[in-house]
Amino acid sequence: MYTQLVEAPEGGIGEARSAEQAIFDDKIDRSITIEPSDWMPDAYRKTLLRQISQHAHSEIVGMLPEGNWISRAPSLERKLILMAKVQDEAGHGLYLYSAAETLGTPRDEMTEALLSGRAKYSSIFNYPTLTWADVGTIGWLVDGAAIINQIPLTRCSYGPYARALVRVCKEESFHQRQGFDIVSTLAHGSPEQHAMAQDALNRWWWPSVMMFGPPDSESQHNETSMRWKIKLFSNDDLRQKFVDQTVPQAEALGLTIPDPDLRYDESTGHYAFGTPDWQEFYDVVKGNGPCNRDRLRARREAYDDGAWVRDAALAHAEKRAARATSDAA
Ligand code: FAQ
Repeated sequence: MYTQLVEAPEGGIGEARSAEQAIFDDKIDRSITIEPSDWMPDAYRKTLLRQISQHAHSEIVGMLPEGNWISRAPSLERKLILMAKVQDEAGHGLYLYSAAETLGTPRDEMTEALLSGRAKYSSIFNYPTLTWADVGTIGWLVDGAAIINQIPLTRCSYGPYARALVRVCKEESFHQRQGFDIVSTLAHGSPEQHAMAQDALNRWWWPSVMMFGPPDSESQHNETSMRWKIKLFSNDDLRQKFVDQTVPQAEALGLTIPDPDLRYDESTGHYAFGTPDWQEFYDVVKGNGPCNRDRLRARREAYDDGAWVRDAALAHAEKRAARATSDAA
């Protein structure tokens, strides 16, 4: 029914447009996914691209803080697990770049936007990993936050993004468990190890709370993205879910969340918590966090060092295409 309406619109361009818009709106209302070949408003396409490319870049830049510890993981087993996790993040980046490409933007263009500093990636990856406990804490808190954000996105309105996130979320669950296991080992270890776990929690708590984006009162995209089901919950709702889920985990570990205002509110059934330092968040997003420059430098070097691989792959593909053409002739 949908195809027929779009392909054989009655009347002029204006009417055809509004028929397409009506079909699009109806699909959104009825939670029928929008697919790459479907008509979509330009603003929807742009908003999706902005979010998916930001997400893809986050997965790729997000390999750096933990990758920093692969050679220093405390045992062969921990090293293997960490290597697998970091490789998973690379895979997530690739599924997401592919999902973004279905909207008409080539990966090279997205990479160029990242390397030139025009495209964003998650603020959380601009903090340093100073100790092994930081690696565990990233898995526990950062992957934990990512799961809370991304499980609802498996039901978002754009098919390729929603489907990519099904696998991403399964892998993030494993990442969260491995992080919790590292922190648990340290928290239940020697007093020095416990202190190391507490120190990592002290440094990563607030940046993790800020990962969900600015407060709803300052979010530019909450309203439209939620209307289009590109986001299913607001930043503050997801943040609350994260705090509610994580506080009991910290208690089980015998660690203290660094927030003097944190308390369980019987009347709401939620934890009330303090206000993050939003000035710090905006500074980091603008490029002035502790590691922003290092992160972009590392990505630029990786891109330049990988030029020969891209050239070789392209030459190989061209040669195969030429051979196929001559075989067919
Ligand atoms: N960092 O109006 P809103 C992971 C920007 S993946 C930097 O609320 P929106 C896996 C935002 O882009 C983590 N910038 O925006 C992993 C916008 O600027 P723009 C990434 C941020 O898009 C684990 C402006 O502020 N996950 O962790 C941030 O509706 C371990 C206004 O904000 C995703 O990307 C931030 N934290 O909501 C990997 C999930 N927050 O674009 C390795 C998908 C906001 O107009 C190791 N994304 N901004 O220039 C989303 O759900 C949304 O994009 C939000 C932001 C919730 C992040």
